[in-house]
Amino acid sequence: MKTKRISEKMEKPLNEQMTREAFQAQVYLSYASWAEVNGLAGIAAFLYKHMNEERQHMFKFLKFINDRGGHALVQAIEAPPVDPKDLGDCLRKTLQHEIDNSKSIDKIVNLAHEEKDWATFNFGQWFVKEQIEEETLINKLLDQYNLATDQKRQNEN
Ligand code: OFO
Repeated sequence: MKTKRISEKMEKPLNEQMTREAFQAQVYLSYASWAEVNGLAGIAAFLYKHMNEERQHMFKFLKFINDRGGHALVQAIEAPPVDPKDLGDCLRKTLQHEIDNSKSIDKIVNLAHEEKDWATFNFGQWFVKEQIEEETLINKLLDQYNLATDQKRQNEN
């Protein structure tokens, strides 16, 4: 049994974030499956890859909580949302999930700062950086999609 080095107040949001990362993985998994059955093999591969990354994030939280003397509690994962209408909808929703996730991580970092819990603050910084990368990547894909659809519309007129 390790000496507990995180507060009760911190253990709760860390645990919630662990489950949220598992939820993120389910979202990617379900969108990937939707993309695959709709003939979007490249997008499906991209989403499956991200599903794996989110699972690794979930495990990073689990290890961190336990390593700091807390108890990572594996909880039920909320069902993913309904299938997107089309690729644009899929990308917009994926981006919104990532933005919501970034905000949730920001809350942990903010609490760590308040509590002067520099270990958790440092741990959280990895995720802050990761979220910037993920949001940027999906924003780029969305820009490309919007450009391509605009082009297609112009060509039809
Ligand atoms: Fe979106 O990456 Fe996890 O946190």
